[in-house]
Amino acid sequence: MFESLKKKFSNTANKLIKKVSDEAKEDNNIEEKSLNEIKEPTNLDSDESLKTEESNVDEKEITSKDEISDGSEISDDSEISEKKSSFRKWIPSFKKKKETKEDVSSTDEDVLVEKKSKSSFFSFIKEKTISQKDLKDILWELELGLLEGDVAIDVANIVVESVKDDLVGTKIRRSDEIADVTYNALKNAISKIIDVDGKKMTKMLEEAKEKREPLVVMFVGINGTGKTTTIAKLANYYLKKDYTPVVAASDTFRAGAIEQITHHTDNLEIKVIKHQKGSDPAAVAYDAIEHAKAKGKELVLIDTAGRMQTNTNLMDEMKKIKRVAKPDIIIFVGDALTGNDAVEQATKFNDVIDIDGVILTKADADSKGGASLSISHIIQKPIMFLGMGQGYDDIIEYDPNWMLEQLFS
Ligand SMILES: Nc1nc2c(ncn2[C@@H]2O[C@H](COP(=O)(O)OP(=O)(O)OP(=O)(O)O)[C@@H](O)[C@H]2O)c(=O)[nH]1
Ligand SMILES: [Mg+2]
Repeated sequence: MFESLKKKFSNTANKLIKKVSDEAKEDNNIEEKSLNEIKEPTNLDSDESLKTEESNVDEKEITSKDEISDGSEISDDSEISEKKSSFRKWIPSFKKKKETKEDVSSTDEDVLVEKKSKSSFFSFIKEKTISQKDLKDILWELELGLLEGDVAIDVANIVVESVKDDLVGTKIRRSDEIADVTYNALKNAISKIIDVDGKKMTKMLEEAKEKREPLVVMFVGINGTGKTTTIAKLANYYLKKDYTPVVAASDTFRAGAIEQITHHTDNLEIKVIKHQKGSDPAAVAYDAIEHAKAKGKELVLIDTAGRMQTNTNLMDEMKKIKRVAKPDIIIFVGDALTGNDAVEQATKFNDVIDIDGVILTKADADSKGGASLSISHIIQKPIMFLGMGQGYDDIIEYDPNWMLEQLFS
């Protein structure tokens, strides 16, 4: 999940590192150091290793004041020898960088910058402040990257503005801080849009159980998004938490739909309430709720037929199921792979029937992740679960922190 967005975020950080470092080089505001050297100085301290490295280095390079630029004057021989000795410690990483440069073609600039940022950093002689000008092209590319990743345009704008607000004016001393501040700005922007408050199914189920009333949940969405499979997964999920579900086979419209849900309920050994194909779906839902009340079952899961948001008759029929069943929760089930279409469908269903939350399916196959990032912000209803495969166990309760982890781990 999110492979393409992760790449875009890493590009944003790398481009900013390059931009700021190039600018600092032009201003002679830079000296290059190695993180390897900082982290592992003891490996390089033995006289033997110094001797080997020293033989590979041009003496002119070592004594040049420019090359040992730390802003200070070199006053005497002992100081020069101290500088020499510390410079020798940097040599292995300079050599490594030279090899890296030869390995990499000029078109692989991003990769080179990424490698450099991991192995070395530029220390700015004068603190560098990130400006709006530094970010202009980079943020434009970030916005394009988000749109390519199927992030809704409004959400992409919010992310870009938030990143800009966070980064402009940030002061940095070393290039290796740039990746951190960029990632923090991106993380902050994303966390603003993915955490939307709303009903929580597990909590509501606990409360309903205390009141000895079944929790009624209705599932809606267009054809083939995964409503029936999701109902089977949730029945399995809550069975494992010691709740007893009953399923209403309220898709009386599509051929084979009743058999399909019955196949799942048989596998899970739970009750399904069903009527004939073509019968009133609202009556099926009503009977399932009565059954749950009579038998003390805690959860009613209402399967409904897939319908296009443009089909007025079927949308009216869906409203009738809602009127009769009075569900505690209405969940829109969307296919994550359809990106912006899923967001648009959710908006339409929300307008017609006022949904409480969203389940996105097929997140396991979604390398973009745009719908997962955008949907809850656009309709201001939470994502409740994510479908992560075709098996009964392939569902997870949505957690914004998990999402951030996926994006920024
Ligand atoms: N990879 C993957 N496939 C899924 C997931 N959820 C559902 N599917 C598959 O999507 C297809 C459609 O699933 P259904 O549950 O029949 O969809 P539906 O919304 O009930 O379809 P209709 O009743 O025709 O509207 C099936 O092949 C499922 O196995 C998921 O999370 N991941
Ligand atoms: Mg179905």
